[in-house]
Amino acid sequence: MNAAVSFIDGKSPAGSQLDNLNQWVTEAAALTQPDHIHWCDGSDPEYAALVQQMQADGTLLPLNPDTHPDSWLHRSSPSDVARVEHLTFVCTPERDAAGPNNHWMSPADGHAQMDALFAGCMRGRTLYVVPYCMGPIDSPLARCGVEITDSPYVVANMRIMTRMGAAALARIEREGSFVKGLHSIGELDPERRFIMHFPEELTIKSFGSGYGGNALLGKKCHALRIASHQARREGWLAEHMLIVGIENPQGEVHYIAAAFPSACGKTNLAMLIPPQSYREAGWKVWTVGDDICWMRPGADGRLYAINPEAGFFGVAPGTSEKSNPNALASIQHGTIFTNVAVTDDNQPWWEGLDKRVPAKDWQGRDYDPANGPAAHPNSRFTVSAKQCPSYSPRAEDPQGVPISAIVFGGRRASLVPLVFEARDWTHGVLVGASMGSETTAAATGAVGVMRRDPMAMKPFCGYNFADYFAHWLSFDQPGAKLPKVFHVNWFRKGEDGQFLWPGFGENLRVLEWMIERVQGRAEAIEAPIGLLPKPGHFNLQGVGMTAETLADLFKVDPDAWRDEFDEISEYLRSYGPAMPDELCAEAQRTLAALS
Ligand code: OXD
Ligand code: MN
Repeated sequence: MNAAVSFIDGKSPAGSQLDNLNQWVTEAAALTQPDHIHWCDGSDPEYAALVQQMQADGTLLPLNPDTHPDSWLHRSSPSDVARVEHLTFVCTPERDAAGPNNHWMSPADGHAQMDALFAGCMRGRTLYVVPYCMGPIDSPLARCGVEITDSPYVVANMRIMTRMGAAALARIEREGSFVKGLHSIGELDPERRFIMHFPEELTIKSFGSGYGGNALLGKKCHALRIASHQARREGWLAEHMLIVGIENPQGEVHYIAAAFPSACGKTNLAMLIPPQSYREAGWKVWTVGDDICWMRPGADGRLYAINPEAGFFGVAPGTSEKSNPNALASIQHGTIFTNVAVTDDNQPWWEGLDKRVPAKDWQGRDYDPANGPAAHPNSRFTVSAKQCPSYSPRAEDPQGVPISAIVFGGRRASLVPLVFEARDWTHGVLVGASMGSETTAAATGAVGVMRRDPMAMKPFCGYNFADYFAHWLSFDQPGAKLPKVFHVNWFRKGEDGQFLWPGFGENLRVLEWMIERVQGRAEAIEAPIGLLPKPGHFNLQGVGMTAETLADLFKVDPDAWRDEFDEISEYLRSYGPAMPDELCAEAQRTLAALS
């Protein structure tokens, strides 16, 4: 190995509790053969140097410094624009442990396949060692990892998305344990691309992609797939959920955790701006997180949650002054944009932003509508959460925030009403387990196809869904003060193909009903699928909705729901005997109530 090594503060971390880490870095370097090794300290000068280097080699293009200071555009390889679920594996000794919800390979085969790809792949490149902490650095709920990567773009994104650098390394040194993530962009060849997880070894290997969910290993790979595994062992939950605080005019803040599949509006809901009448009455919304939520029971029996991330990796298209003014305000400076279009004065642009016509599309071609959308439908912004005007001061609370309600939601054009409440925890777990949604551009593959996406974790649960549902059910213990569980659907359409519900800020009305239910103030009526708002107990003042639209929005069609529950029961049964009987019985109860 011929590697020039630079250490944090010029000191070698060797000879300390970091032996494990040093040994792994040495092994990775021996395998990948980099020209240089750089241990990241997470400092401003380091970030500035990385940016300068990427600007020099064209990885980052400067955006208009007057309108978007310190902001950059990255154009990825056109075949590397989304998560690749078909190339993502969970490698456990037993196939059943990964479950039918994951692609599986034995750990020995997985390592052999990956190590063959990694052999010599960093020749001529720098190997970056990126220590990071998922969650507030002093939180008992937080967990650390180290990503080894040859992509400066990944390092820059990890610095925004996690607590990266010296403080994380110090925590790793104290704790001695961390998740190991080895990443190389390889040749960005889709034929030589795999993302593999070894949960028993707390290890990730990712090759051949620079795209966020495949390459920023703290995010989906660590904070969901590996963490879900750790959470099951240790009695907590690692979920694909936003966390938002809703402050009512009395000054009480209720925190809600909500699971939606990728690109279904989690960032918008997390940063919601209340309708004017609510603002005037004193309602406020506090953003804790927009994508991932780690929760565990506190001493008082409630679930406490942290956002393990420190930034937002948001979907750009559709983000506008109307849909998400807080996101727009957050990304006016200090932002990395990936695969957006640009205007003729070099401002970032995407479909749904405004009426301007872009000059260059996401591939840098002169914009021509014949080539499709100007911005890639999965184009993204990476920005520090601290830049969000609604960022909650409680997001940095090491103890996390107490969760009052859990919300599940999918993109369903028909069938599913705007909101309903689960009867109890077991029913709530069934509501999450039976979530369905239309696919989006966040993953490669067809868009708009209905698929089961339990708890929005289909692409992210690192173990068998049957065991995962059993884990969820196990939280119903004596003394537990569990959140109420709800299901929402912002996307129901009328016969004319138009959305029935205005969405965006108006979604606060739905959250208000949930909070009032938690407080025992609003009433509900029982339907076979759950509890619906009682007319008069759901604030529609000022929405201007006709009685007919309202009826369509909340309609429960028993015939269609029977079909849905036949399908859900079959889906649950497809997991075999490991599926908890309790859940199948709950589905049968709903089916019986529909008959
Ligand atoms: C994401 C995703 O990037 O879910 O958050 O794909
Ligand atoms: Mn996500």
